[in-house]
Amino acid sequence: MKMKKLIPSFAMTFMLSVALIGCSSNEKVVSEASGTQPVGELFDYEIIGIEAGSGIHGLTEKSIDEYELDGWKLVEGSSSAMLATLDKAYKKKEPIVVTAWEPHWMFSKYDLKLLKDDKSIFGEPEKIYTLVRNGFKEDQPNAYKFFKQFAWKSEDLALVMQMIEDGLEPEAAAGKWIKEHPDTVNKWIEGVEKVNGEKITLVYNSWTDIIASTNVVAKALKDKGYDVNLMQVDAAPIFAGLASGSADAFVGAWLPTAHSSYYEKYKDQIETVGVNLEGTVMGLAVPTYMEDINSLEDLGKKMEELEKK
Ligand code: PBE
Repeated sequence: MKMKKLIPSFAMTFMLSVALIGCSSNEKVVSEASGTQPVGELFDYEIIGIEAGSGIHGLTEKSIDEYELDGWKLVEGSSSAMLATLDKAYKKKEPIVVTAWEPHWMFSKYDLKLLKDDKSIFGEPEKIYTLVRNGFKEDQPNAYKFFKQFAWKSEDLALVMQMIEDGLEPEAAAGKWIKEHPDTVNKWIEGVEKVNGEKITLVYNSWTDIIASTNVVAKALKDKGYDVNLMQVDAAPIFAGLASGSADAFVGAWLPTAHSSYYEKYKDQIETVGVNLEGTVMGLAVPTYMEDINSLEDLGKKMEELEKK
């Protein structure tokens, strides 16, 4: 039955990992499979994260606490480093846990599953909001109109992300997507006048989805004659920049969960223009070849406890 199937698959994954780890210099990981072995050892107790300050990091830290994942740590780096680590592990079928979210091509490129989060630490599906600095509406009503009208679907964003992943420069990917989706873009620019070099500063960071959306917005505004400055910074300065007025707009605020701490801090000094995308997903994910690991709780168990399921 189910249990029968679980044991060999898990044992194989485990032994494979032991064999692979055995080849490397990492000797602190167990040398033989055992039922009392903590699941964490399989993964070297590491959750592969992205940029410091990302919303998903705060939530990962919280889930380590709430699910009592003793000894586990979140490895900070960058989205691209996380994806490179995932790619390497995936090719060798090694155990790996990553921070993951959709829209993202990682779910189409790899067979991944989000770990069940019974305590709902990562929240329900979120919406992505467009924010502008206070006063932007009065200063630049024409551009404000564009931001008010900017909205698209998860599939649209995923397409742009995929083009970038396939090697196009973000600006070129944005241009190509815009050319291929005139109906959507026409809704954004309806009633938006052409201008002559008015300046707009878009603030963003190195998250794959936000690079894509920001470049699309920048290109659409440039086509309307705007002189668009892209300012890439970390999460905290994005919100601080809008609050202080040094940046005009941000199209990648994940709410109500991922960016809530920044948003709550600055919301009075920022104008929330509206939702530009609905239905995101976030959490921790493992490749589906990790058949026996299905929930955040599983990460804190011993292997024999998984087998009992
Ligand atoms: N993300 C994608 C971001 C928001 C956009 C989920 C990686 C984060 O702050 O976690």
